[in-house]
Amino acid sequence: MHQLAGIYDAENNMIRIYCDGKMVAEKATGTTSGVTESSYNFTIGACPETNRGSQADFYDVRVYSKALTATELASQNTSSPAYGPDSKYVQLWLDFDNMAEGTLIGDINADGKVSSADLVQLEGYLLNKNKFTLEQYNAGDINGDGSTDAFDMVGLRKLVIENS
Ligand SMILES: [Ca+2]
Ligand SMILES: [Ca+2]
Repeated sequence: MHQLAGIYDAENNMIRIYCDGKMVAEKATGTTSGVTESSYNFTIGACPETNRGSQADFYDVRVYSKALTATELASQNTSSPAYGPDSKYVQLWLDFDNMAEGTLIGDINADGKVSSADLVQLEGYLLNKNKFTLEQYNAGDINGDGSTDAFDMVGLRKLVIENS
């Protein structure tokens, strides 16, 4: 198991890659205007642009709003991290070990596939026409930001197209 981290240090305009606490690459952004953004949702383990997927198993995925120092990063890989899930610096904290077995993101009606039937379910939920169980709510949180809302409708449409 490895801890892999990409850190964007906006104060010093640097991007650094760490593996298991050691910096393995460092590069200046060459600009003071920040990094550019893509039109894709945040994705781990796959590339929406090339459709390439990863063969790796992911145990934890975390996103911080702060450029962690090497010491802080090392601490995050321990059982008592400097910044826990409730920290103001934590934007995303996913622990795949603690997720319900078999939860297929986007499979709201739990029929084992992501299809337009799930879109109908999510649409109905957003229009207050139906209520979700906790499992359905979690399956509907496509972008994994902890809430199931209109933003996930966009992601689910993409998933349905990819799976059709
Ligand atoms: Ca389904
Ligand atoms: Ca969401």
